[in-house]
Amino acid sequence: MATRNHNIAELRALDVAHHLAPHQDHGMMRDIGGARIITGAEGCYIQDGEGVRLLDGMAGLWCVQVGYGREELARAAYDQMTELAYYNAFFKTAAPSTIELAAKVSSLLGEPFSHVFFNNSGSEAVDTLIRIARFYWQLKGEPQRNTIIGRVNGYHGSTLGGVSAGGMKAMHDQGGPFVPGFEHVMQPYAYNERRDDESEHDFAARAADAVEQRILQIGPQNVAAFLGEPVQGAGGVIIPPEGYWPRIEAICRKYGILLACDEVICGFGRLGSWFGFQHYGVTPDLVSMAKGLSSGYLPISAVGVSSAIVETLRGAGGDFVHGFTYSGHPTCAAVALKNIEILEREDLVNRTASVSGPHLAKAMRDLAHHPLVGETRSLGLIGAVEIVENKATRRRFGGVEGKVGAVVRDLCIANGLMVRAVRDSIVMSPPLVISRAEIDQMVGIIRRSLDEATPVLRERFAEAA
Ligand code: PXG
Repeated sequence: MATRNHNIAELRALDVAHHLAPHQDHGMMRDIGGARIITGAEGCYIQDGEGVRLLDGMAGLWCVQVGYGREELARAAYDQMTELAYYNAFFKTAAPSTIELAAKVSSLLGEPFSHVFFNNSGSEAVDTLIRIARFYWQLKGEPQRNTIIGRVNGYHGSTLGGVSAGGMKAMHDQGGPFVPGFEHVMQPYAYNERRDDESEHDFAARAADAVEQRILQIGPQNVAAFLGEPVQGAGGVIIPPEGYWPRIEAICRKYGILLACDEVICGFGRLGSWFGFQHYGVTPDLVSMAKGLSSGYLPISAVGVSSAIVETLRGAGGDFVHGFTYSGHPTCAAVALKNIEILEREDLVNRTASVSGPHLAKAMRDLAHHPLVGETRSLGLIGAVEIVENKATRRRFGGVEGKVGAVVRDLCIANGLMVRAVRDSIVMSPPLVISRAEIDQMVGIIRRSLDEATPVLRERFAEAA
């Protein structure tokens, strides 16, 4: 991993002086003297300015599907930039790579998706999706159909539309008022919310029926769409129970409501299928995607739009007055195309379904025996470890959720693994190129970190009790 020489101390000082990091406690960043400087990455490993290597259990931020250091992707960007770095798609113009990517993504989505709309980020994709859904109903002569139902702890981004659609309380508490017309129903979080006397099947039905109940409360004639991540990512890797998604789909169809899947994390192989909705066997009308579309090498996102919606837009005539300077950016599109070519050539989606996903699942099942682990769950290459004080009663440390994930995460990082904490869980989403040995290393570090955390947490929370 060759990296240039950097003055790390100076960079950290400049970071404190000038950089406000996203989703961060800015006072804390000042107090700790600035960020850890990440200077290079190769395969599944990142390296910091002190030369420390970390296995990247998060694939950056759930996005680097093909791993780091792919020269092919750099070359695709270079070739496109020297030929046509940028042009827009507003003036009845478009670049070859933009069109080729639209065709490629449409074919991966399959029927009924005929078209895609490009944006730069996942948040923008969600905003585009919201505007298309609401505009569609305006064109259908039902402008009052504008409510969008999302879920508690859903994450749909940081733009005003994304925050409004998302169900993150901490985000709703800051910088409002937000966009009206959003409702949130329970998440299908079996570990926390399934009753002891409830079967998996009954829990799936209860969680899905919460959508129907809300539709009836609001009035079906007022609901534009249901929007959900196939597996909630930032909300804690919430893998829904079997039957949940087909039941949601049936409810949407029953009331003529659009079904929208936010595939920003699940898309491009994460669950072992190209898209999460394909894994769950449902067919949405709108799909947002980002992250794995370019493996994070350049920012680009897209919304897949069903042919029925496209025909409504076309039939109505007139402009859909929405879009971004960089919608369909030729260089980002060229890199995304090359990224998809790599995913196909290396068969990374099938490998996730049949080799690495099952390997992770087995390692996670073994980890579930650990005294601090309430549950492990994974699907493809996304997973979570629930940390509890008492396995049998599911009691959390200190009696409330949210106190210990960061403790175990920090131990994982100290032990050489980058992972994320969500409340009292450790979540992971490694590059799809991760080897079986690296999966063992990842889960081994989590186990060791849980071992190290055990006396610390037992003592800390015994004193508090
Ligand atoms: N939808 C989903 C499902 C996401 O996971 C977005 C939309 C927004 O994408 P952009 O590109 O605008 O960030 C996301 C992003 C975390 C974390 O802490 C997760 C995301 C972003 C930042 C932090 O897990 N997901």
